[in-house]
Amino acid sequence: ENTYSFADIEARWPAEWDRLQPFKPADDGSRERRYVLDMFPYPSGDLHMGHAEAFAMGDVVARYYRQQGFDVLHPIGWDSFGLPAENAAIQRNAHPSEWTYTNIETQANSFRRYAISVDWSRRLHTSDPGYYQWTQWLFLRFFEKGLAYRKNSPVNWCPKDQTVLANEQVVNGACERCGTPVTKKSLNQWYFKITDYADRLLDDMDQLRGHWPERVLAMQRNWIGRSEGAHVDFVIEEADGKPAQSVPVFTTRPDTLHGATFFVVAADAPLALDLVTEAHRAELEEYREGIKSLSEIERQSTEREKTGVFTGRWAINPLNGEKLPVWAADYVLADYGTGAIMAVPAHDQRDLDFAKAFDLPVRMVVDTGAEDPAVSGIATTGDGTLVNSGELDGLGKDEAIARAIELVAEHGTGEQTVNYRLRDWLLSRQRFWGTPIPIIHCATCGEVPVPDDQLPVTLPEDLRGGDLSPKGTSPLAAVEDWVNVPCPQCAGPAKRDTDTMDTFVDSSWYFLRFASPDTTDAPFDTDAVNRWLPVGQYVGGVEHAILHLLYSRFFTKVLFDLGLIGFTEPFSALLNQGQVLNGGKAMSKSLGNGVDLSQQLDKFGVDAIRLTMVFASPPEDDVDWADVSPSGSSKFLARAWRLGLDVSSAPGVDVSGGDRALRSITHRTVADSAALLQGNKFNVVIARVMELVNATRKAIDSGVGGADPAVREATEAVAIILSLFAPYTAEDLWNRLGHPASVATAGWPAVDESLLVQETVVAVVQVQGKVRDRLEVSPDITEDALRELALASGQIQKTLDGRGIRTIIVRAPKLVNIVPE
Ligand code: ANZ
Ligand code: ZN
Repeated sequence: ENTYSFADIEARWPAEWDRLQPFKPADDGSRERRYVLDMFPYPSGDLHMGHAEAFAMGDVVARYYRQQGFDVLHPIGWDSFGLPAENAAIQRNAHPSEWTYTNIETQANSFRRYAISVDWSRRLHTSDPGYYQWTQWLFLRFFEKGLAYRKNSPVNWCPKDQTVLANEQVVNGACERCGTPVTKKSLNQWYFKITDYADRLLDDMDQLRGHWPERVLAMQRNWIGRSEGAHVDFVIEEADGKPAQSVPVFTTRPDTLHGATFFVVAADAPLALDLVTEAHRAELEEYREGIKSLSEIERQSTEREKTGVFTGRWAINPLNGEKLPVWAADYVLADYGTGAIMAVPAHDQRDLDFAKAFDLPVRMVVDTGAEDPAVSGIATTGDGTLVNSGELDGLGKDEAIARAIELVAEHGTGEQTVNYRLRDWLLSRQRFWGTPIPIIHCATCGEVPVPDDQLPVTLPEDLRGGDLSPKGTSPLAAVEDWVNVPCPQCAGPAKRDTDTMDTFVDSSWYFLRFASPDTTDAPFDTDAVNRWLPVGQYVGGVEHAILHLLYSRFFTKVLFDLGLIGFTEPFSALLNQGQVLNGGKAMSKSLGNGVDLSQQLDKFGVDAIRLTMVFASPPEDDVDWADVSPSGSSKFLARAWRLGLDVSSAPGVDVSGGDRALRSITHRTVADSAALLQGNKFNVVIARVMELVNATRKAIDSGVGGADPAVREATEAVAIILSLFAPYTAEDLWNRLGHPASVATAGWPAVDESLLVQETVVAVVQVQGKVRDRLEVSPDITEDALRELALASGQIQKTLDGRGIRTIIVRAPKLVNIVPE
């Protein structure tokens, strides 16, 4: 009874939460709404340390807003389609749903034990027909708008897995999963026209600046890759019976037109085969065979020796009439710009490397003051004065760009243009365990949408094991009675599309479904969505910095344009939690440094693990499990809990006459914690609660005594703040203080401003002996708290710039001295 036992406390509270329902939003308009969301998990097995960290962070935010009086929506679901389930099914001669739903149940139980404060009644799974019906419905709306279309194009193909791979799944030219060299294959595939939204995806990032990590915004910007330049038409002279033809290039540097000394087309583009003369055809074909297995990254690598073949053709420079040899090479990409370039070796390193390899001329046209690239071997790209460029001579780079565009435009041989790196989203997968594409192919009518009232197109339930093994077409293609259906338009014989959707489609709208998960006549209830969204705080790993977030942003904009929702950005704020490492390295089977979450929970208890995760570092930083002390967390929690045994005043006692010194510490802690929580400095809040616990213990033991109302006030504040990090301990403490309801909805303690005025001292923080920051701290701050505060300082982090710490000397309350590595 009077000793802290995490196991006893854990056994008691889940049933209480089921009874009290403190995590269910009222959604009655009585309080301001706030939507807090963690990126939903993939059911790959039981929860791991990474989940434990991410969900601990998200839960701090949800629980904090609840204490602040918001009506909080904090849901959970599963991203439950995907290849691992299919592979498991092949191995076990089972249906993918068995593995999937078993794992979901396991994870759900672990999440309950982990006490994340979610509304379980909103739970969803993307592999449920009641969910993917609406993924299909949304696909059809995109299709009607011309935003979903099919085209034939070369895609990455893994010959072993017999499926298409996204560019991100090709690593060093090989399949990310099995290591087989990837080839290109021409396939008729479905795409979403995300490129139509490139400008809006860029421009709307203004709404996110300051609320999303800058590096995520930078990654998105880079992925969209807007570049301004010009299209310039070069006439390829007739040769060998082939007629003259005009071929445009995309260039960001039209000012360097006079420096073009050769012309290059992408070797794997159809254009190369069109242009090549008979004399050079065999050589080109052999070259094309050789480059099939290279990834874009390898092809563009500046490390690799440049290769290519001459096509036998010549291009005429529209500005000066010069004849340039036309080459075909793999460093020019078929699907970027126009697939053809004018090569300016003096000012583009790739072109210079190619010129060196094939002994082509180099002509400097922008004098930057640096050594002539022909001599140095280093292309110059900076500003300078135009030379060797006819009427452009003497101009600066930007003026020359503008003037060159004018000149080609006057001649009708070019125009200003914007080019994007972003490609349309390839969404077809030749896999079973995904959302079937709701299209029927009819020889007479073409691509016919499945009528809305016939959705969902469900997956067959009787496929197992070997039925799912890769065959180069989707396993669905072999299920005759599923594939063959009458055409919805002409009733003639027709076939269902047998591909399934990329699982990123499923996850591009799940955050909307949570607002009204039981809606059966639409993907979501528009009013409910507009009440709850945008998501106020999204929490997840930086591995999703590009695709998931970009696709979700794209979906949101399309749904806005369709009039289905009233906002254009889905996630107002984003927090990327760090990784959990062990011994400074990511946990992995091959390193054998994995830490099993459930063993940690059994040994130290849920609260100690949660507290350790959050206390270890600011949420964005990695946590090295080798450096933390769950047993230290455990001891602290016991100490906090024992305060409850010594509080002898009654709940609701008048605190105004209580010990002023302790009250002042309590109120400062509460006020500062709120500010720190707003800034995501969760770890510092824990340091502050530790101080408050110490101060309260000291007050009890040193004559103020447990009957003083200030001791109750302090202990209640401890329970409320701790409820964000260690919910079981906090509930039990709150209960022992005589409160029957859940501490989760106790409300954040009111701060009495008059108690905040206090003596502070200035602590100086030095890095390598130089003063880098000054912190106002309480004169009785502990060494631990001061260390945490110093390390959390923005100034200090900037100064450390990612370096580790060799030594840190703390002399509370005056000085911290840090020596970096
Ligand atoms: C001539 C030139 C001169 C270029 C110069 C650069 C510097 P970003 O900024 O990434 O858009 N380029 C165009 N299409 C290409 C393709 N399909 N594959 C490989 N390279 C391609 O890059 C635009 C520049 O990349 C273009 O400008 C073109 O080279 C090259 F001093 O044109 B430039
Ligand atoms: Zn038909």
